Amino acid sequence: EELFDKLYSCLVDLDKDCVLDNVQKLLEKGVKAIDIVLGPMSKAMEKIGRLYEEGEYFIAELMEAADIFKEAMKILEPRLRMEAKSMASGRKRLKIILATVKGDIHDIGKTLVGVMLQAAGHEVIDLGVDVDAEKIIDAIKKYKPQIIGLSALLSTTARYMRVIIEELEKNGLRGKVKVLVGGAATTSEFAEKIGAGGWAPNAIEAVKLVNKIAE
Ligand code: B1M
Repeated sequence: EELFDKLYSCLVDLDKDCVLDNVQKLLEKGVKAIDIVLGPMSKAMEKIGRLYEEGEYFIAELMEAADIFKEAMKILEPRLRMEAKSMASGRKRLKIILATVKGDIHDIGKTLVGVMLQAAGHEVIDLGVDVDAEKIIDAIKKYKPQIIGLSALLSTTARYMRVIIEELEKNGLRGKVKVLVGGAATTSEFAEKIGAGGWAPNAIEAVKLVNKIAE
């Protein structure tokens, strides 16, 4: 508990050495990597976002926070992969295309979802950030995935998810792939409203959702 609080404050304060040190300590204590990432680290990122909104932090601080998060992920990723393996047993392997939608360059959450899905035994094709409908349609034709997972962190870009679904429809692909959405700018209500096939609040739930589809 104390180490969780410490890690949270270190990240909010953008103290990289302190973050890496505490991540290491938590892992040594046997704390699961996923609990570290979805707990104090994600909460700290939300707090940093609020500090930005309040004018306490600026873009430079958001960028630094993202850099520190990614550094910590280098330590955490092997453990995350091991942990996610236990979510794999006996299920069909699905092919999933992931993308952060057009106008949006936030990639930490999407990448994390990709790491977990892959470790859970699925095939992940990550198209990166700022991805438009055309690129997604081309990728669907090329890779023939069962699922596409879209991420949006901005309320302005979440709207583009609807455009993607409409474009799938126009191209006769709507029935061929399941569209799952996620990211801080989305909710389950929103997902339902735009006609998405599912929504996940975090990386663990995203794996569960995909596994359910695989059953
Ligand atoms: Co940005 N930013 N940002 N930012 N940023 C937010 C999102 C914001 C909420 C901060 C705030 O004001 N409170 C706010 C959006 C407000 C809104 O629209 N509602 C915001 C803003 C305004 C902006 C800019 C517009 C600022 C500006 O330039 N004026 C700008 C936009 C740039 C652009 O995209 N065009 C911008 C830029 C940036 C940086 C580039 C500096 C940096 C991102 C760096 C990077 O990703 N490489 C950044 C950061 C770091 C953040 C915050 C602080 C942290 C995001 C993060 O990485 N979280 C963020 C605050 C917040 O989210 N509350 C903020 C950690 C990550 C693990 O969580 O991404 O939510 P998350 O992913 C989770 C789940 O959401 C889910 O699983 C993940 C893991 O559990 N999930 C999925 C995500 N995708 C999924 C897909 C799925 C399923 C689940 O598919 C099936």
